[in-house]
Amino acid sequence: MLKHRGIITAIGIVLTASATMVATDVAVPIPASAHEDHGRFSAGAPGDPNKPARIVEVRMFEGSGKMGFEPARIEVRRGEQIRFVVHNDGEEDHEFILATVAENRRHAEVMKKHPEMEHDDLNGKRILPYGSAELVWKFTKRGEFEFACLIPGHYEKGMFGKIIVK
Ligand SMILES: [Cu+2]
Repeated sequence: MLKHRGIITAIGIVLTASATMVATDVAVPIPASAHEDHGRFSAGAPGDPNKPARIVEVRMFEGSGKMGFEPARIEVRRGEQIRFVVHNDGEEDHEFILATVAENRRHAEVMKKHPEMEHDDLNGKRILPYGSAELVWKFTKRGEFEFACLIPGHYEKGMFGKIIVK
């Protein structure tokens, strides 16, 4: 239920920001942290950068009407800590957002209405063209999770990948 509250909070802030924009005609940055309740994430927990982690490199690509991640499927053990090193090989901004499939879908709907959102969170980063970013994550729950780019249109072109926690 906390997840739902997170989304509702995000929408509330979005609505407030839109109202401000109408009043002042100035774009108001939306704090991406509004998406998540503090300390609670659907795909596990933020990692500890001082503890050992398995490095997993992920590349973001674009080409011939498609976009995606390589690899698009990653397996981890429950309790394992992963240091994702994500490279954007494309010419557009992309995001790497780690969550459940359901949460990413809901979040994508919010971003369709507010494409100016940019993420710099414990579970999600915006990466500039030819840039890279790191994200340390601890997979505390078994199941299937997802990393996705929620910039409008990108998810639909294939920008998502699966994480299987065994
Ligand atoms: Cu993208």
